[in-house]
Amino acid sequence: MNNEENATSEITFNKKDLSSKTLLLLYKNMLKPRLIEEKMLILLRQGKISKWFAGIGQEAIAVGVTMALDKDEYILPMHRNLGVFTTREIPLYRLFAQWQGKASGFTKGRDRSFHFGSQEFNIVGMISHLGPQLGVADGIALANLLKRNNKATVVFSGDGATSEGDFHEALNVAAVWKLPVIFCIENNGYGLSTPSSEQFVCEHIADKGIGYGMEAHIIDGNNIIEVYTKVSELVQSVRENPRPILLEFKTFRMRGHEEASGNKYVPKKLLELWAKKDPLVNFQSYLRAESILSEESEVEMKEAIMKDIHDNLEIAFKEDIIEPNLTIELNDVYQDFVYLEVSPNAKLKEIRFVDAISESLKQSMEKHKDLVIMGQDIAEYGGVFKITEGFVKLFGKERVRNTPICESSIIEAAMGLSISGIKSVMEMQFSDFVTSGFNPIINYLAKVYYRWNQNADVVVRMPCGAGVGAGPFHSQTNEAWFTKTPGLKVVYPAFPYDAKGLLATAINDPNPVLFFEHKALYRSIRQEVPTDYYTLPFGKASLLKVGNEVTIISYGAAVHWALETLEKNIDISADLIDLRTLQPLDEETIFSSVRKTGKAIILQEDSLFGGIASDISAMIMEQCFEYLDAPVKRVASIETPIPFAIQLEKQYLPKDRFEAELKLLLNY
Ligand SMILES: Cc1ncc(C[n+]2csc(CCOP(=O)(O)OP(=O)(O)O)c2C)c(N)n1
Repeated sequence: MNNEENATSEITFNKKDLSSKTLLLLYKNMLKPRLIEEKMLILLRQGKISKWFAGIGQEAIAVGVTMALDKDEYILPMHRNLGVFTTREIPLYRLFAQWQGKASGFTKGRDRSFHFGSQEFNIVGMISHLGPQLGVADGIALANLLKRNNKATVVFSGDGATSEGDFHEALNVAAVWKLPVIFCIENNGYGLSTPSSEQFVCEHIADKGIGYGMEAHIIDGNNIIEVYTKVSELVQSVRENPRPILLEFKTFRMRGHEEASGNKYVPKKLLELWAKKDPLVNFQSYLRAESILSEESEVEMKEAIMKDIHDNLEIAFKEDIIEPNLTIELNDVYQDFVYLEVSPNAKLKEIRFVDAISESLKQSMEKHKDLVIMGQDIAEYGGVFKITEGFVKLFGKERVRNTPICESSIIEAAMGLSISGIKSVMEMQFSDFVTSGFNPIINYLAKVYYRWNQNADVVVRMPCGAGVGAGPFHSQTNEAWFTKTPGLKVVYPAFPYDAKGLLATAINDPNPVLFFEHKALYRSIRQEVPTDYYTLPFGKASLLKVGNEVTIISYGAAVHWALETLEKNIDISADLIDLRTLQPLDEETIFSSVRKTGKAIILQEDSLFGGIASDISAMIMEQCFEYLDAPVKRVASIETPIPFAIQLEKQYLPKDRFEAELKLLLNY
């Protein structure tokens, strides 16, 4: 059915056993967003708000769906779903303040329009990238499933966003895990200027759900009674029998994508046909005809809403604009974390790097009773590096979850778990594959605390690094992609003792942590490690060697290359700093060492340009210039992708060049 056929089908209301009170509430809840939007269009023309995405003509969906849910059930709306926010009864001045970038909004002026969430109202707003909403809903639904609380989760998407990979991953994960989530797709005919016919070729979006083995229904999105009754019935059914459902709501976008872009490209005839199907006007006529809504009570209703809008706008307009305060901004990037020191016990056992990670993970699973681990092949198979071997027996499959090959969706699901108060660790099979989950890490996890003070309690384990002859897609060390993104913490241990304690801290930390584990160290580096659970602090480097001539700064496998070089050259007197964590970075240890030695060399496994060595070098230049006896040196891999053949990989890596560079610096 195309947009024209959908438009010509009549709206037939059947109130079934709905009371007049409910019918009037449905009407009032649709009227409110309509009147707010009409007011916003005026304010936009007056230059008093900056942007508006109109949902006029689509109100029945947001309102009917929200009314079908309990208030403590999470709902994840998009940019045309004002009705979700108003039906959840968010005070209007807070919405208006949000759109004006004022402090009473939900993001302290840090994000615009509907890009916010609120735990108080159980609403999780979108990020601009649209699709990630769906995976986040999976995570919330997973939390509900694990808590066995019989709650449903509802998430919205437009027809355009169903072309995104996130949509397909989220549906697949929900289907495989039987998550109690309802995907509400508003098929309004267009994604910006692109008609549905250029977006997908299946007849209905509902067919996509069926493709994932999911129950799917088509609903007339302009018929409020149909939306409300059908969704109520399905929500109840999902609560009782947890499973995902896809709902396609046929509707139409009556205005431009956003007001400034207009809608000249939409055929006039379509707009005329759909205007006749206006959800509010039709429902009003029905209620009048049924003598449920009198003219008098309608005027009264309208006046009350208009007064509410007017009064709340006045509050928002009167509120002062935000005064920028550097300290407040910088302090709101990470959630406060009070590090709890758990000291190591005296009993030691020699273990490998890989065992240290496994042991730490196991002990954290014991300590945090609801901690969930997710990753490809991590359950019965134990993961490709066997780090989670035996975990299913100990903790069960609910907490040790094999995932489909859906990196984005799983990171988004981890975000959803965090929204529901559950910690998670995701094992990236190889750190190289993080590119397939890059968007939610960079745009969701990293920014969510700053945007609306919602933390992302997620650890992503990143088996990384070269020296194993595995070529361009299984050998990268890609920490620099993340150290430059505010909001993420980056940990990169070089020894079993550090790996065990730092992973425990990463899991305790309520912020998103990228935990790099160098594969070449997994089975080659052994150390005596305390047998019990313990923690180590972030932002504290370790001084592995003490000397006077030069400061060597490194992390990960490269620390071992530096150690080898010093063991070979026992006459060199050097401070060797193992950074251990890159974000936060222990600047003080670096600076005090360089002030003592007067020379600094940074050894990094990654290729040179844009790596963390460059930043450390710049910081030393700025902070220790007067103490330097030579330019700071950076030693890193060459500027090519990392090759497969062992002799090419050897040439690529800086290991063999380090000794010569170190001697050059010492002789400067
Ligand atoms: C990843 C990404 N690509 C493109 C855009 C630009 N964009 C924002 S909304 C939109 C159209 C979305 O269409 P649809 O999902 O049908 O929702 P509608 O706006 O029709 O409600 C586009 C292309 C974006 N925000 N994010």
